[in-house]
Order: sequence, then C-alpha cells, then structure tokens
Amino acid sequence: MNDILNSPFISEMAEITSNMYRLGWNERNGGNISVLLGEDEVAPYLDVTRVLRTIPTGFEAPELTGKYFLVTGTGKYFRRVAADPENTLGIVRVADGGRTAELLWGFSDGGKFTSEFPAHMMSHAARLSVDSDNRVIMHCHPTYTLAMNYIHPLDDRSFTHTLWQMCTECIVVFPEGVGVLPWMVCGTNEIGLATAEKMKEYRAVVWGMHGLYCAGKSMEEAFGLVETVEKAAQIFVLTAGKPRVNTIRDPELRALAESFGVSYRADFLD
Ligand code: 2HA
Ligand code: ZN
Repeated sequence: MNDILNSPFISEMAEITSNMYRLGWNERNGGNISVLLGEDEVAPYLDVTRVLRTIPTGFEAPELTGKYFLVTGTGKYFRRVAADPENTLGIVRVADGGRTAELLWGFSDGGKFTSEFPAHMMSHAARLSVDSDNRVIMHCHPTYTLAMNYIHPLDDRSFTHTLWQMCTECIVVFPEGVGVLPWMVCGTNEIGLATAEKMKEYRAVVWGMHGLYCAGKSMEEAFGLVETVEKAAQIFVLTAGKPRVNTIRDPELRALAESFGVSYRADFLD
C-alpha cells in the first residue's frame, strides 16, 4: 500500500486549502471542500474493505451510494490542513442510501465531516445530474463577495450582470451566471436542498451574507471560479459609490460571449 500522504488528492487538497486560507477566504474553521474520488484512485492507498467508523449523515442521497469523497472536517482550520491532513481531512464512502458515511481514513481525533455535508452531497448529486464530470464542491467566505452582498440586490440576474461588467473575462468563465440564495441558517438540509436546486443551473452559488459555493471538474477549476467571482466583486466594491465613467456595455458582453463561443444567459443582459 502506498503512503496516502503522498497521494495526488491529499497533496492538492493541502495546497488548495493553504492558498484559500492565505487569500482570506477561509478564516478560522470557515469553509469546506469535498472531492469525489474514484475507487481506482483510492484503492492504491487504502484498504477499502476496512471501515474505521460509520457516521450518520441525517439525509438521503441514494444516487451517491458507494461513492468516495475526500472531505474537510467540522471545526477544522484550512490553515492547518497541510500540516495535519489526517486530522483535518477524511475519506468516506457513502452508504445506506446516503444515510450514513463509512470513514476509511482521517478525522483522527474522532471528528467527522463538515457541518455542511448535506449541502455538499446534495450539490454533488445535482451537479452530477447535469455534468457527469463534476468532482468538486468548494465553500468559502471570500471577503469582497461577502462585502458586495451588503450593498447589492441579491438576485441571480442582477448579481450576475454586475459581476459580468466588472471584469472582461467573467462572462467567459461563468457564462451561465451565478445563483444567489437569501440569507439562510447554514448547516441544515434546507440550505442544502436550496443550494442543490441552484446547482442544477449554476456552478457558483452565493449564500447571501455568508459566502460562496462553487463546483468544478477539479479543485483547480472550482478554485478558479471562486477567484474570478471574487475578483469581480473586489472591483465592484472598490468602485462602489464612485461616479461610473466607463462600463462594459451589454452589446460588448454579448460580442465577447459570442466571440468565445460560450453558451451564456442572454436573458441576463438588457
Ligand atoms: O464552518 O463555513 O458554513 C464552516 C462553514 C459553515
Ligand atoms: Zn460557511
């Protein structure tokens, strides 16, 4: 058996969480990540017949039964993942129609997966239903996206439209737009269901006055999506309240999307 600490998925998780922490997206124990892994990826590092503990999930997700996830732990700090992966991370296999998760590795202090496990699992199921290559759900509290939430209307169309105007690349990176949820109690099945509903349409979902959920085919792609939304929000916040002398106009956004051949939400433009 190979040393799991040298596996590509643990190395990448350590690198991504360290970067997210340093970018100010994941203070203290804020945020969480889950990565869908194939049994073929896990098997060289783990005896998949050896279940350490069975942990109840509190929800059902039959379509995820038997799937393996690398996931961050509840109460764990992103700042600490690189130094202490076996305690801050876990690998689980979803069992019993989603009602339980079998721990195969990690959470070494007796802990368990993130409190947002329902939102993660429901989002994975939703993304997989529209994109069988989706692997990653990433949640964080990026500063400018959050700041923008307090001074901008919270609806899909206007939030997306403003972000698209802030950086030329936005409509190319997230042509489907971003979904926006109102403020809700986090850690519940309700916010999980609401997020998953949005995830059928969008890879980026804003949790009003809380943070951002992004999905992707890889950690890199989900990270890049957070980065792009956050950059646009930063430009918005830096220019908010100042006279707008120039802007990217809707015909220009349309020309951009068409030039890059992306299928975009034309109804989000005026
Ligand atoms: O504590 O970010 O949404 C982790 C969170 C909850
Ligand atoms: Zn959060």
